[in-house]
Amino acid sequence: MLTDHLVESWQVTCRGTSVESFKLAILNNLQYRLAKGHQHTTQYDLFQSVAYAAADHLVERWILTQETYYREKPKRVYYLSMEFLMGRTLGNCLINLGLYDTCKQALEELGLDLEEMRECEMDAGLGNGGLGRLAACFLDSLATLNIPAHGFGIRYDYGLFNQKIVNGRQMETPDSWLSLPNPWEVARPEHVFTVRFGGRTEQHTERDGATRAYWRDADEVLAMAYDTPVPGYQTHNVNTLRLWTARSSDEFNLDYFNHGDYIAACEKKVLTENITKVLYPNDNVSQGKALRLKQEYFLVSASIQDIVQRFKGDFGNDWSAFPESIAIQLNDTHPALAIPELMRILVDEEDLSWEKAWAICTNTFAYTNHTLMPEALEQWPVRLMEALLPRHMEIIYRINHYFLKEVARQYPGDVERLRRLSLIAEDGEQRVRMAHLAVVGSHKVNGVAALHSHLMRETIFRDFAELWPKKFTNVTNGVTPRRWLKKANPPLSNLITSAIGEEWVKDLSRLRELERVADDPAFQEEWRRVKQSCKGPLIQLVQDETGISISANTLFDVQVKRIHEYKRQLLFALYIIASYLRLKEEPQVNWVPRTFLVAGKAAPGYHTAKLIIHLINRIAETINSDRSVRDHMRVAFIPNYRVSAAERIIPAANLSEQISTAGTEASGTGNMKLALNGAVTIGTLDGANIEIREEVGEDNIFIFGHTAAQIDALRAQGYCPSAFIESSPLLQRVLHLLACDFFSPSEPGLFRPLYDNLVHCDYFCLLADFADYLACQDRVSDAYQDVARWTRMSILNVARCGKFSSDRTIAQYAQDIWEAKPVEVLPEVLTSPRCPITL
Ligand code: HTE
Repeated sequence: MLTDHLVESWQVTCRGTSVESFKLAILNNLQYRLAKGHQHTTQYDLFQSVAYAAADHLVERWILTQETYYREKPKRVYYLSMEFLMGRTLGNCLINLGLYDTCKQALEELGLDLEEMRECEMDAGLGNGGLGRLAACFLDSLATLNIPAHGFGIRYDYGLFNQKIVNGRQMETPDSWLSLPNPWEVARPEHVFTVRFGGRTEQHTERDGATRAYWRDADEVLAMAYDTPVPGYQTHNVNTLRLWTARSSDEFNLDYFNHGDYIAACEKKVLTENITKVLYPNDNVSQGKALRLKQEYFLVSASIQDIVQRFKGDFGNDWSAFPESIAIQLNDTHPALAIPELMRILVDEEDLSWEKAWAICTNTFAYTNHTLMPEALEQWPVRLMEALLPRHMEIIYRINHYFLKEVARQYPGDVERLRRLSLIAEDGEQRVRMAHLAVVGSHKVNGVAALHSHLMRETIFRDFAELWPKKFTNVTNGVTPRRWLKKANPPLSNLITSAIGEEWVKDLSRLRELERVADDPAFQEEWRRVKQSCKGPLIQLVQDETGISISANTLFDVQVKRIHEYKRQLLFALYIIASYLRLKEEPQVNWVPRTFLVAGKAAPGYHTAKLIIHLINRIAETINSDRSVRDHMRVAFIPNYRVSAAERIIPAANLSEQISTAGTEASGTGNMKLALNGAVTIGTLDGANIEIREEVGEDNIFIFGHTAAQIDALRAQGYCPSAFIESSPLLQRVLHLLACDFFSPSEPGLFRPLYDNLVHCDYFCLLADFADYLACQDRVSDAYQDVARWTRMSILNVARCGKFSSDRTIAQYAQDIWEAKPVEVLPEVLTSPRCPITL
């Protein structure tokens, strides 16, 4: 009887896929979940009602997926990352469920607009840039490929700061993304683990003669889980992103309560919960703060305990099954303490021998390196480690001891080599080299693009690669076509689908079929119309955010990414200034009208990066208000670059600026997103640009500048910008404008530090590439004026970008690193309601 009713209500209301059911679900949520009538309904209430309606569709698939994994016991992949830059979820969720149009129509019938609703959603900005967004793209691909995977991260109360531009300067405001309820997460208050900090260690010899280590008198913090479903595209699999939040444990406060000091107890509670308060806002830099180390260990400890608990539930004490049933991927070294943490649990708590435990560890972990920048390589002072994690420090020493013993055996007498390879840096203050720990504790180490993986083996891990050549490999990054084409760019997606069908969404290599129509005039015409139509929403965004009017009938020349000296936004600025000078002097010059668009955040403490933002804003003011050029060029700095802004900017771009100093950008992923949306790249032979050139062909990309090897040579001979300055009168005048306060008349000397750096010892060799960059930009202008040629280039960029799907990337990790296989969740079971209660 009860089952009949359930079936009936399920079909009629809750989770039917008809427009009618969706309407009912939305109204139901509004009234019964949010307790809102018609009068006091806010836009956010409506968004939530829609989001819950969509999320409800995921729940049964989610439960079924987890039950299927539990039953079949396949190898599970755990992706440990301090950052998951998820952005908004509603649009993506509806697309993956195939319910986008249904929902849109349901809302229309209620007199509401889905696009408007989606704009209410806060971005989940739990990441800084490429590394965090890569983790998010990977989750989408893992679910789409039906791989049993779990993301583990931190539920920061505050994600990456919001950027405001005030008088041309960056200001930071907190990102309180959880101030309104988050409809996608499920709190699991019953799912908690204790994480310990501080205290001391003791060794005891047991009755059986073995020595055992004990970690005593530590402070305790609870890690509580929040789960978010991660649906795959057109599959029933729904994986889990589990984010940990810090809660104070009662035991921890007991002392204070016993002494009757209630307030002190509460203060301690607040301090404890600070661990997951805020994301550190640095990209490609390690600040070395104690609280950050606590965050890293907090993530690691909760996640490893969770993994071990689930393993024991599945396999009991059959530890040999551990590496066969579990793969743990370390997203850079931030979670590298997972290695000593698993050793601690296996040896101290589960009584395994050191040798057995070490074999399990090294066969379970794999490590991805994301950067060669020396300032990003984490090194934690031994003193800090000993204070915070005394037992882990002992374990690291022991790992190092056995490791160096093996090295000494292979290279007798080579003391220098031991010093270079050691997990402990001994120059100055003793520090733990986290990258060395990650390499030694993993069976595979990968870079994120071919050049990067090559340089990684030649530079930072040279000695390791000599020791273990087979450990090192490359897996070139990718991006998810669901978010970065289908969702971000519906007009282009629809055009592509109308030409070649929609298989490309799951198999991006199918885009090749577009080559067939790359020269078809009618298709070209459509392509241009669509690319043009994408500019509308961006023009509106720029107007709203900056007050600057820009025209769709210009070349949109776009550089969007974190602001960093190595990414050379300053080189782009110099080019803009040079164009301004040329235009003012020879107005008759055959100039293609351009809109220069820059967006990106600077780390709050990174003064040079902030100064570059300021300069770009001052250049924009000067140029945009100069009547003699403003019809030919405009400049805008778009504030608060984030995933949702990227989704609007990228589809509208014509030209993609990827101009980092060769050898510095490990991969880049914005380069892939832009090419996939039909922007043509102007770039250096750096990171994945090299592979983009390989795919699209030399004729369809603009490459300039010194190669990584040439940059090396320049530096080796003592890079000297003066030769480059002397040979270019235009460059001299550009530099003069910087030095003579042309862009900062009311603040003399403001941009002097940028000038000084450029003309003296600039590590990133901007001026060495200046002349070639300008010449290359001229070739871009020529190509753009040939409408058919440019359109063909744009189409071919999309057609040949299939390699850069994160589906390909994940398939490669699954095969070469994890040995993980898909487990498809079967839909039959979903055709009737599943009642959790046995009737
Ligand atoms: C690379 C970028 C690459 C991306 O990873 C980056 N690495 C970091 N951030 C990135 O965007 C990074 C951040 C903090 C600490 C260490 C590294 O710069 C994904 O595309 O080139 O692999």
